[in-house]
Amino acid sequence: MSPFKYSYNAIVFTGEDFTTQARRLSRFGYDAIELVGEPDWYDFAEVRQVCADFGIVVSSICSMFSTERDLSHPDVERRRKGVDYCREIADMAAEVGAPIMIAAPSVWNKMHPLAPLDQERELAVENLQTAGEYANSVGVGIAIEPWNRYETYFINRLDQALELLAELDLSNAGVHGDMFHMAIEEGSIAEAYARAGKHLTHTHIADSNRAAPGTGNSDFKPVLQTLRDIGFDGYLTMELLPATADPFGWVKEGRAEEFKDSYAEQSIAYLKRIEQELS
Ligand code: LER
Ligand code: MN
Repeated sequence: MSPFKYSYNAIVFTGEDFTTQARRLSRFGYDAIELVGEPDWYDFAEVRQVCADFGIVVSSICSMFSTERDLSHPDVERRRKGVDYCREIADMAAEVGAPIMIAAPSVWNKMHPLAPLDQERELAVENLQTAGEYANSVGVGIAIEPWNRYETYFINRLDQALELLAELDLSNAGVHGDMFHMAIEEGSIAEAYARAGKHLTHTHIADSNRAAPGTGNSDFKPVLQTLRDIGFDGYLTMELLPATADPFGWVKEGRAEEFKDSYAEQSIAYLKRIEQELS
């Protein structure tokens, strides 16, 4: 029996009906799907029904923060929208039975602080705390995700996320390691996961080129060995995106065809082969 549960981030399926998405993942042996944090894109009753029909669950919600909804923005209105957005995503997670929502203390592509860094950090802690308490009240965990230096000035490595986590007073919060960002920022992906230990509640799996595992230069064996050794019981969630500085734009334009059937099938098959080599 596999020591892992597998999920796939649905952003690259944008534009497809939900049944097509769920059928694909079920066919290739996935346990779950990670939904995009855009509640308007989904009919929650349909998600529950279709997932049940295909024998998969929703692992997680990948929140999409923007300049309009930023937990650490010096402008009070944008911070409020950031917190409101987190509440909405927590409700979405609860509706579809997802145990985890991803939380980012800053927004994608914000390359400089807009206020002194200490101040933004305090705001991030305060608002992650508020968002996390709400998520807890609806039975959802929050996972803090670092992004690489070309996507944020703020939290780039897991040790920084762990420091932030230590400032929160939440039993439902953990850290989330995305292998694409880690391949750029961590000395060793496996060692960074090992240091996170029991605080690691979610993962995004990708090769160094953000394509299917096995197509880049990350070494998956020590990574899977570590995840198994630390008793990671969350989902190995493929988050694969096109090789461009504007991956979300490319996805919207339909330039991610190989990320549907081809990479979904290849990714899980590759990792299941590595599983056989673990001690
Ligand atoms: C999201 O999970 C992520 O990894 C980022 O690159 C920003 O979307
Ligand atoms: Mn990610």
